[in-house]
Amino acid sequence: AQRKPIVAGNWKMNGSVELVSEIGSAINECKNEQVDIIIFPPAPLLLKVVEFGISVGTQTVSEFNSGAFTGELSAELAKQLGATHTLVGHSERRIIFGESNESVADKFAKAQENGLIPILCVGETEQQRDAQETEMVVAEQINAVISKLGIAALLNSVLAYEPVWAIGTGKTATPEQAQAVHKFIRDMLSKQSEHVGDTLQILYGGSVNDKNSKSLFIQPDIDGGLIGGASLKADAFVSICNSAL
Ligand code: G2H
Repeated sequence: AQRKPIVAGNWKMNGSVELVSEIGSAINECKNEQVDIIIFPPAPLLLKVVEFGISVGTQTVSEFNSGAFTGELSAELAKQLGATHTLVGHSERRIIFGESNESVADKFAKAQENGLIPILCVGETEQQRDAQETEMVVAEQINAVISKLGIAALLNSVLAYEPVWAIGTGKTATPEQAQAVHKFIRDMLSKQSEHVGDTLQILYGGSVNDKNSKSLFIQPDIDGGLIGGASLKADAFVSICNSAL
């Protein structure tokens, strides 16, 4: 299937109002129908990104609707502000903030209920890779969503494979290593639904930069990237976006 590439910039807890202007203008110059570019800034900057007419998402959402959850981020309000997507289950959320496969599945559901497209992030730690547990870990992370919502829920979502050992470390998975896991995921899904396996966009994330993006994006089962550090530099991010064409 022809899957449209996505290049997503995950700013994490970085950036500023000025950076939105800088990167927003750069993106608007290079924008192209053939690649979907989405920025995930810190939530207070959502509206600023919307002003540039660029697709925007949140880095997480609450699994609850509303109420006494101080500090949490509502999917409904994010949608009202113009968000189209949200990350769920980024490894920093799982590891630092203790999100389980189950709570990630709840967040995925809440995002879809409110019209946000969830980007489900999965990936193994270095220890798990060394113990040959990569496929098992990734399958469990994805199956938590499927068992809660059914395979069809994945039709309206995106997946991001991000090996934890490659995140912010400068150690990128080789294109072959990444492709192997992407293919594993696609084959696993195809067994349950050929249509999901064919159409689901699976992004690679983990130390993607303007030097290595092309070699990753040309892999047959890699449909773009989730970019952290390099999404904070206008030049690098623009050339990563162009390399997905
Ligand atoms: C992984 C990635 C973006 P970086 O977190 O989600 O970050 O590109 O800095 O490794």
